Amino acid sequence: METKERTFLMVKPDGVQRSLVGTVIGRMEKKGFKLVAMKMMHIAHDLASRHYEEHEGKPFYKGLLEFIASGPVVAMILEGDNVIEMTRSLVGATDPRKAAPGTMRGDLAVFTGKNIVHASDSPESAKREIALFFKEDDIYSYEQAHEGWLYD
Ligand code: IDP
Ligand code: MG
Repeated sequence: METKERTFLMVKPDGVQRSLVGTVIGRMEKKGFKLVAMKMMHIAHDLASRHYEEHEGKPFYKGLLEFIASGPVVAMILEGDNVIEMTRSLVGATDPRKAAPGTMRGDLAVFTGKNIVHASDSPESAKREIALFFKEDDIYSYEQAHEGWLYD
């Protein structure tokens, strides 16, 4: 039986500029995950620093905040069994040079600072990031006809 785990996934400004929004969403949909919330937005500096607070003090922190606020992003929530861990594996390693072929970063990016997507790395981050970006009212609960073909 499916568990309703949720993760936070975001197409970063480089992914939006490079017209990769549809590709990212398509890969998640094709895998079998359910889109339950989505919005395009321009991240303000305050939200950027809260989202990336774990990286405060690192050499790339300032540039990372500037980059994530440099253009619109597409933020979303996906639902499914084991979705947090499986999304990380579909996204691939942080450094696209090390990301395996077949992963989003392995196939679509070449540089760590422009690695097209963000995905929550644990149940704690998923919960925190979902709450940072979405209100409960923005999240939809619905059945898809093919669910019986994804899970026992
Ligand atoms: P993740 O996105 O795979 O979870 P994190 O280590 O959480 O990777 O880093 C967050 C983001 O910060 C990365 O996706 C990348 O955009 C950026 N970043 C991480 N390490 C570096 C670095 O060494 N140089 C430049 N940017 C970095
Ligand atoms: Mg991270």
